[in-house]
Amino acid sequence: MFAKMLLRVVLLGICLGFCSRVEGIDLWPMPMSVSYGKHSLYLSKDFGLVTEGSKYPDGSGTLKDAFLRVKDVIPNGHVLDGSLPSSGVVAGLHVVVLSPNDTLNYGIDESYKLLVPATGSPIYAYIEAQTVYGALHAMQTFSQLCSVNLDTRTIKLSLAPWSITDQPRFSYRGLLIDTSRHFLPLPIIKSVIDSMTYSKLNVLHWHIVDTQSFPMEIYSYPKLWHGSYTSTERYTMADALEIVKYAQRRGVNVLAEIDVPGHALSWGKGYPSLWPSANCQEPLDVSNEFTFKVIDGILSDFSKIFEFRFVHLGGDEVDTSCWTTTPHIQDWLKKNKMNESGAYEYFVLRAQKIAISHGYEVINWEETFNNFGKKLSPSTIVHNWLGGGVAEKVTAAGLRCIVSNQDKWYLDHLDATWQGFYMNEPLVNITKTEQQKLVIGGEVCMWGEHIDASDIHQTIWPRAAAAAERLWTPLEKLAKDPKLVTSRLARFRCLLNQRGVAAAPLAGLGREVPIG
Ligand code: CP6
Repeated sequence: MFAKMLLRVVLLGICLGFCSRVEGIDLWPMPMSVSYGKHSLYLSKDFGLVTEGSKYPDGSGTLKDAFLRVKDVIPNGHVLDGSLPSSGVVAGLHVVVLSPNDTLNYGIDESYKLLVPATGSPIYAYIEAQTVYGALHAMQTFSQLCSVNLDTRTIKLSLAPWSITDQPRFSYRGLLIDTSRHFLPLPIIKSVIDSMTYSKLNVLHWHIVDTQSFPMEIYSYPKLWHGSYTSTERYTMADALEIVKYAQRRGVNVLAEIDVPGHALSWGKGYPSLWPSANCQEPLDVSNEFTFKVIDGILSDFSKIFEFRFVHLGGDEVDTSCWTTTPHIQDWLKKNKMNESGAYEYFVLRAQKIAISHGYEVINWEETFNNFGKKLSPSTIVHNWLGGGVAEKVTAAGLRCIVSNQDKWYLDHLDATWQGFYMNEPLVNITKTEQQKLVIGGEVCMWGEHIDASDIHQTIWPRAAAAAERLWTPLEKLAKDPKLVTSRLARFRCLLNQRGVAAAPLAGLGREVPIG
């Protein structure tokens, strides 16, 4: 008992200590290359954005809004009326974006340079990026250089001059949210998107529907959302578009998932003929042409809203026993000379073709590869979730892979530690360069059975940030031992708190594994 209390006091002390900046590089995730000096600078009271020489017209206001948001998160909840020195004042941020185009998608250039000179009259911090989204990352980095100094009542930027060159190690850096097991209100989804930008994650994987509920409006099949928990716990298609636009303005892609043919019981609430029978309700009826019409309708509607290059079609945990025990499906299997695993393959491949006809490349959970990998569309991305090892096989077969092994990167596993998240290396055992290139990134998964709006942030953060550094920072700059990043991650965690994100303490005090 006493030992436990002592531990709490010590941990609390450590945490409080960590909230203040210490000397040295204090950035999360660590950039590719950083150099710094020893001058202290202060931000001007009318610190502004300058875009002279930029080729990006910012007609959408993406850059301007991002600048205002960053200004907003530089901790400024205090009256900063301190007088500024006569030199060493940063007048503003000069951003030069080289590409005029702000179409966001997979594989865009996210690199940037950030220079903060120590001298000049006036001093401007300088950002150069190929795309506006690289500039957004640069602004996030810049915001982490600044801190409130309440001795002088100013915003201080220590250790200038800074010279930072940065780009992501992986193009796909995802976080899964699940709105079927618990409905997540729109403002919560938006706050999750905001929180992702602080650690440079760039894909929100929206596991929209599952067995428990179908919360999304689908124009083509308007009874599908009869499968929602209540008539309130629903997203209109306009809501979905709002989420996509909100995310895009922040450099975050939205990956929509419909998980078929398993995990789809709720679809039949509105259209019972999608069930094999009234008392055997999943997977979706493989023998019914209507099933594929509905999938086509959903993906057709999706293609007008979800502009990401990929759509996720699930395909995991398919229990085919309803197919083999339902008379009309038994007949259909016999007529088509298929057994249940053939029917599973037929279903997944047909759903893939539908998605491709709507302009998507398909992501499927790894069981599809494990069962009939050679038959998958060559543009398939295989999403790992079972243990490690599959990325090796997927990339050897020439397919792309996303890593999310459940023993390391499942946020719903409350006993999984941030150290485990940090040390999960997506390229483990993959030595050939051609194979390494096929691992497009990784994703941490916040399944929704045991969390909702009340605790999603404290369950995601700070562990997702540990994975975010693994996905952003070059391998040679990552710590070999998580102990070496504890204090830096603890300070980033405090930064999240300052920004209104309910990130949990690193030691996870107060989190308990749910009973049952
Ligand atoms: N839902 C769906 C889930 C899971 C998967 N798919 C899942 C399985 C095991 C664990 C956590 C989540 N809840 N549709 C697997 C991809 Cl431990």
